[in-house]
Amino acid sequence: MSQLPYPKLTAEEAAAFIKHGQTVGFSGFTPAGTPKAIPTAIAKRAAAEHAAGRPFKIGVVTGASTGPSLDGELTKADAISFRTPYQTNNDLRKGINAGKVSFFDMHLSQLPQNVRYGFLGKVSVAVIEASDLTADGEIVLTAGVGATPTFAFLADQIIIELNSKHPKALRGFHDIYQPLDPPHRREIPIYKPSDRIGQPFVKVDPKKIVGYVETSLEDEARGFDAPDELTNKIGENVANFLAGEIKSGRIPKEFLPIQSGVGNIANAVLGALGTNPDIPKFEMYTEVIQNSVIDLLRSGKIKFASGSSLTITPETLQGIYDEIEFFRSRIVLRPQEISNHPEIARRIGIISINTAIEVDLFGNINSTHVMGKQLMNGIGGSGDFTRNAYISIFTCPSTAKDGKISTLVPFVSHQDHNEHSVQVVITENGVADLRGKSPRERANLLVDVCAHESYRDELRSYFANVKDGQTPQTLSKAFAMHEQFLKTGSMHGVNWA
Ligand code: 0RQ
Repeated sequence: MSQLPYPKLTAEEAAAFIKHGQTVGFSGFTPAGTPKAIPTAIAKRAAAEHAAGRPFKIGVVTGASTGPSLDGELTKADAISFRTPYQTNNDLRKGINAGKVSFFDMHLSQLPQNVRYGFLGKVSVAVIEASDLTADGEIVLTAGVGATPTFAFLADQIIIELNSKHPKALRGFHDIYQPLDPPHRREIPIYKPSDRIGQPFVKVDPKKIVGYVETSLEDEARGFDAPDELTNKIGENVANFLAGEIKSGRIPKEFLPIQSGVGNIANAVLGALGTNPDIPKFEMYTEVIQNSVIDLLRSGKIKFASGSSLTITPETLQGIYDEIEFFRSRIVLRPQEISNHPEIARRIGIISINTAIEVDLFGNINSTHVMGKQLMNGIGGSGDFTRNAYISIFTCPSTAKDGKISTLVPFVSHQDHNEHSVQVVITENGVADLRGKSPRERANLLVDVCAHESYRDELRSYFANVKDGQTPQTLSKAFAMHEQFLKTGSMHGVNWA
């Protein structure tokens, strides 16, 4: 380390490179691989500047979400002028929903290319967490890749957070590849999840590296709630549906790569795929590799996992590092534009499984907004996969908030995925296979099979008497259940007359 030709900096010295009004690209994807010491120091600097009566705000562009040291601290210091492409932090969410932070919610596969195309303005500085760094500008990343290659490529200045929690032996886990931009782009030559097409490091001009900060801070990925009866039932329904598809020959008998979203439900679904004897051993081509995947890699049920991050608890991550040679041949970490690339999802035939906040009677999905207004997290990669999947599945419990909200609604209050992309909806009550069905057939199936029984009659009241039209909508009543909830605290009791 002592031979590195770059200045060794404190986090405060590193933060001093960032100027008010700049856009900064941070490494990582979710809290995995995200720098922690420098963003916190930038937040302190912002607070000091504000106290001195000077403005200090930066544009914050990352791979996906981050943890409390970045989104949390910068929001609390009122240091974010705009933020994209995804978030899960409570402080930031509050700032966005209060109208204080400008947030642009976008498909994660598109972030790197949109930055390269100049659609989001200039990224001046890249702050990158690394497990290793060489004198000739090789940066070995840590637990997440995200859009780091693009930020490193475009930024004038690069600051490294060299984190000793991540071993140098991580070299070899990453597959760094950046496509050319149109009109020069060629096919991306990935034909199966384990294919490698790039380099094990991000290579930059060493002259751009203005210094490095040494840390040993843990990743800030959170755990999930343990599966319960309801999430287990959803998981079982997904596993049984897929087993049935294999049996019928609609999915090839060798099975297809799985993409799975994040969250409590996704975690339970993966657990159910792992224990179902009718689901063969499988591979994952996904964006976030989460705790349950690591257990299934160990048991052999998952043969290989390709993703953009290891979004797992620090203990699980340490477990991987303790058995690093076992995992070396079973995991690859890619830039998000490759892990989420529509071309590859369509080519290799992924089965996408994501979670909805609400689903409407025709199969449109809201993944992002509560009551059409309050942002939860963001669309993330769910759209990248859903639109291009071999089979696209959405899961959710049939109700939220102790039954006061039906997740099946007449019409979604915000739309992220539309009826043309959504093929199967699964709740704890059953599986609605929407493939090849008209809007009326979809509505009947979703109510009969997926809705909570206490909402079935109400939902039928919405469309049963609409005789004309391809899609049985009544515009004046489309949000009647949402309005009822806002008025009374429950979606029950709508006057449909
Ligand atoms: O609220 O936190 O107050 O308890 O939403 O819901 O049921 O715990 O489900 O953790 O799986 O998250 C869609 C948010 C689901 C997530 C979403 C409330 C519910 C609870 C969380 P509490 P659950 P999960 C890959 C793919 C979009 C991004 C994506 C998500 C909280 O899966 O962000 O797919 N998806 N990325 O009570 C009011 C409703 C509600 C509701 C749920 N209809 N009304 N509240 N909730 N439905 C990952 C990446 O892209 C990086």
